[in-house]
Amino acid sequence: MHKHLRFFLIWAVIAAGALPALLSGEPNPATTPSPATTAPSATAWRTETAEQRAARLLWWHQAKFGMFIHWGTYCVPAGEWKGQQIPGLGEWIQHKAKIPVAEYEKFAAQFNPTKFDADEIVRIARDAGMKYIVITAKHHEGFAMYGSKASPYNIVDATPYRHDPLKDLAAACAKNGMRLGFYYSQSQDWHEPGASGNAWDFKFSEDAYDHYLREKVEPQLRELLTQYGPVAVVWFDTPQHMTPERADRLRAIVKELAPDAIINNRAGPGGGDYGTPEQRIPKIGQAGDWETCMTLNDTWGFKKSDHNWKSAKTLVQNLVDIASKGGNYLLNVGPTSEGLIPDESIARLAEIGKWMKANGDSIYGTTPSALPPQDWGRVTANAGKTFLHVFTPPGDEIPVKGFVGTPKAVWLLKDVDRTPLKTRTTADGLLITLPAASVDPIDTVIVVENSTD
Ligand code: FHN
Repeated sequence: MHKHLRFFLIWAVIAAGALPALLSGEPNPATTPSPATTAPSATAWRTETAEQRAARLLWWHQAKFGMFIHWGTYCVPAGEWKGQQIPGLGEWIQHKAKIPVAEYEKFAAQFNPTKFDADEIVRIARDAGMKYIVITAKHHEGFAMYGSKASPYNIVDATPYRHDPLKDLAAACAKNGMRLGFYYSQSQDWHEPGASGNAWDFKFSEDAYDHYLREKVEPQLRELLTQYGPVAVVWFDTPQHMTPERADRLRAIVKELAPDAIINNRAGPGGGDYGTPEQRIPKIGQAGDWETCMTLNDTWGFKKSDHNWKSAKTLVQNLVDIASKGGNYLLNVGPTSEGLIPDESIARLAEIGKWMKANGDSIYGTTPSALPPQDWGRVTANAGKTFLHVFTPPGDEIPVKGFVGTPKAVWLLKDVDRTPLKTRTTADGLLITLPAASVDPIDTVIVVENSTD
């Protein structure tokens, strides 16, 4: 291919906003011809029946909402290097600033998160209405956030903290009925000569890469799957250089050691249990099971200069939008070098929790409704009930397009007395009177017990 044409094609792809998706391993919607190809491919690497798969994913479909935790030595520089603010994601600082391994390793010696409190983190997640936690066991920087015997570059051996926070987190999750999963960057590892991603210190070779997979990745995967209790999710990421064989080897290890674990679609070719749209909510949902992962501000790993926090209203409406389309929401926190979740994150998660406490039944275990899209908000459904999520009331009557028949009952979900709301049926469907005093500025949830007709 002519070098100019190749140059043009590369920039055309980047211009199409494909870069994050190319990096992540999630098919890019801009270049993926149809929804069918964005769904996880057939789980050929699993020999289970549809019923067995449904049983394995049942808790995940019920849960709908989880906490992502991006934590590594990148929280020490927190976006700053040699006095300069480094643009982009906080956890990518080594790559963005092309920091040599010998320099970057020094952050480990400064990492002493003595304020880390696993019980408090699980409480924050639980009170927000989250049902599972996925934490970075090893991100692209290559640093293991647990006591790994496979590499001395880990939080127990290489920091003054000398303690395994993932042991604490696993215990706190077990104590509180919170499911725990691990994020693992299987391909990018900027600390290792044989891994992918660090072209400023090393030269990539397939042989060295296979050695890295066998000597670090596979042993660490085994450590995580056997030493931290039941692992609910394995969240692989950016599967560069992963061939079907290499990906199958990792998936086979998961299947062997944690047969009930759910694997995302980023192990490499051959897909996984679910799709992972990142920082976006599919317009009409997407085929198969999927989970949108998203930051509370703009970075996954802590960055002291990133104050672009999403409002609780946006975050709740995102959760509702995702649930109305059949997806899960994995919302991220990036703890500091002291081990604390930023106050701004805690405040938003507490507000989400307040809404979830009154309205969680309209999210957990729900499925998309058969009703057509409604102008004023979203709709979810569960067990003979339709939940109308009114974001912007058009007036004191809410028109429910496409509703057929007469509802058995209609009330505000947060109203424990289930005081009936006034309704009347029209040719277009149903009209529900919503008293102005009952409107929730974030999302007013009306329950319609389905019609008897
Ligand atoms: O490169 C990573 C990034 O740092 C972050 O972990 C996200 C989270 O889904 N995944 C990759 C980018 O797609």
